[in-house]
Amino acid sequence: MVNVTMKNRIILHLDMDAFFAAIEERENPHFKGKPIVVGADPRKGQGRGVVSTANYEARKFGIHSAMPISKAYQLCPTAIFLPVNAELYSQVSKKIMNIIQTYSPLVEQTSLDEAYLDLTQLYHTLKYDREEVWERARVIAKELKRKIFEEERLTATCGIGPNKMIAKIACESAKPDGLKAILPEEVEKFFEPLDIEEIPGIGEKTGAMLRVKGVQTVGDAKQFSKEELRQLFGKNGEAMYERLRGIDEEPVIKERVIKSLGKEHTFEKDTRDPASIIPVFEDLVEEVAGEIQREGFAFRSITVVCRFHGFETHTKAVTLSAATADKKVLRQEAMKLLLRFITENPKPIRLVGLRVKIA
Ligand code: TTP
Ligand code: MG
Repeated sequence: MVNVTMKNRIILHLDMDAFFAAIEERENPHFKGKPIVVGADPRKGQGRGVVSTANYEARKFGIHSAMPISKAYQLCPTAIFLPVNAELYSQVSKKIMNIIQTYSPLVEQTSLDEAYLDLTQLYHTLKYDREEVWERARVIAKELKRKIFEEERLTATCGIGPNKMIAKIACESAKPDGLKAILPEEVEKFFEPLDIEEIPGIGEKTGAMLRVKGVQTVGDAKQFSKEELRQLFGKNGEAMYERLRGIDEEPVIKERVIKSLGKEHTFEKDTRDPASIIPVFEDLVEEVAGEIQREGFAFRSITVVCRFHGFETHTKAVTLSAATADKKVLRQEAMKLLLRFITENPKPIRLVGLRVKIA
């Protein structure tokens, strides 16, 4: 008999494949098999926004999310470039999340196309027979994939693991249209060869610092003691020590779907002229405020992002003493942050963005 504690959980992570692009492909069957890029207008290579996503055919050319659209155009000028049809994607997302809800009472949606399902209750249902539990979880994942395909003609990938981090990494490793389960006893072997940047919390910067020390894989990084990681990366270092060993106790939380929302604008030409920047930023404030109202969302932190000439990107944020939905507070605080950017950094601005978060 297995004791169901934090150590004995079973979590399923589902992530739709090339979500925006896959929806476009479904809506336009003649696109099938062709590279598709959803995002800003490439304007024959002169466009200034970024790629939202690319389908797997387009990814073969090296195109990926967040890449400048001009670069994507260079890599594959013959790809089909499409604008973001946010309303449609959001409708599809709702339908998919409704399907997912029917498979577990404990679901956490973490983005438009991504959710965690806590299946730990299977331990109770199946009388603590561990093999049965993992087998049943696989069956659930297969059914979920089949149902989504049947109803929405879209493919999803599922990962199953003893915690959220492992389920997500398993999912990423099985993309597209895959299913991968990592049992607790398989975690160590699965983790060893992974690139360090696959571990959540290890981004480009931390990754680079570790690489300088000759560390490429999770296995390499395990040479560091908890104390050494703490010295290198502070509090994050301690969390990293755990994650490198596949430990993650984050619970699956049933909560309001949206944690943050925001908008951004890329200027036609880099500019330092407040007369062009401020009206655009005020429009962003209006758009974000409108969305806040529609979603019944209260925010506690406000972040302004500025991308300067040369793609150098900075953020400034403020956390309020309490959550609010007040547009005036949003405008006032956001404008203060923007003005600090304009006065502190002499470079021309390429993009401005505004984001609000619950916590
Ligand atoms: P992802 O799940 O990260 O990407 P994806 O679904 O396109 O591809 P896959 O999961 O198969 O790797 O993001 C979901 C959607 O969110 C994506 O289709 C477009 C949008 N998105 C952006 O708009 N900008 C981004 O930088 C990212 C990462 C995603
Ligand atoms: Mg996805």
